[in-house]
Amino acid sequence: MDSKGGNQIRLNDFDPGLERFRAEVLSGLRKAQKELPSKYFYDEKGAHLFELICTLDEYYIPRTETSIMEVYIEEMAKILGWRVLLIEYGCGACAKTRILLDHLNDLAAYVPIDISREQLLRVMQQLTSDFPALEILPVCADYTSGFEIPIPRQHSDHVVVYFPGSTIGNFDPIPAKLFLEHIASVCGPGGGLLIGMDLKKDPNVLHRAYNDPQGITAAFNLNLLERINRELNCDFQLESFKHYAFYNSREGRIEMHLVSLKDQAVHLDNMTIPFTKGESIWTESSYKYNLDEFEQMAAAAGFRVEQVWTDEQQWFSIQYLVNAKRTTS
Ligand code: AVJ
Repeated sequence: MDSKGGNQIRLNDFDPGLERFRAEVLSGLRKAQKELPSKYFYDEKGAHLFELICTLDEYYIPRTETSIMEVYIEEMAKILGWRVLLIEYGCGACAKTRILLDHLNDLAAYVPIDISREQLLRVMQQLTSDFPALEILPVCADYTSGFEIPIPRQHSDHVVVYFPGSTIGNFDPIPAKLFLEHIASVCGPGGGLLIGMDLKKDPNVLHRAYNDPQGITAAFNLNLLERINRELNCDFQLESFKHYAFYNSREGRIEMHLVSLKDQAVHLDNMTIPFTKGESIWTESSYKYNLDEFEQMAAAAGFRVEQVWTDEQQWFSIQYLVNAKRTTS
């Protein structure tokens, strides 16, 4: 591990790097149903496009989640307890985190983890000046692979992992359960997980959220090919691929694809990757659960659902899950 970064920000850097990116892209494009991992959306431009998505009327998630936070923050702060070590998976622009940081009592330290280095540095610069008394220990990592949690100066009573935005929806069900298991072990007994989870709803609402008329989601999706071209020296013709997103109700997920508009070939390293007209690259899944389904998955991962907060329309939920091995106090 090396630490770098400007001014007072010390970044704990576990960036998996270009070789891993290359390997994952190659193996994804070799599959019968071609695919690319959605975690690679978030280069500097992608992180910016995602922030734009978050301002769209059609993309109801951030505004709904924020409104739930605002209504129930006192209750959340109480249930999360005192002297928390707060670890956030995929902090992005930290908009919702600020609500937590404003209300948690006697926070021990804050450990934001994100794969987008430039954004992480920029956001932490600002957060450090807004919360001067708080120890902030940023980690640049792909949190689905290896990293270490830095040790804070102050003693903490328990760990709370914060995983907002329904990012859990990007995982297929089995990896999602494994990832929750991993989080349960990070929390330890006495710890908990505050998670934002999108709920099943009218597919028309879902469809609009991932097919905005301004084409920002399309640009976000296509930016992945632009990034691959730039960083891996590849030759995708961006105008020959088109954003395609739909709700797969049988699987309970939004699927985002990039569809090839013609027969063509793309070159990466020594490989030629053929595309037929209409063939797609699957770039993202965004699973939607109902409360029962999610509770079952959480239980299988070693969590007990302590509290669920939702909005009036029941479009989104924030849940506090506690490590089921917790000793009663
Ligand atoms: C940040 C993963 C929760 O799946 O809704 C937004 C990403 N993709 N529009 C989601 C996304 C297309 C978003 N997550």
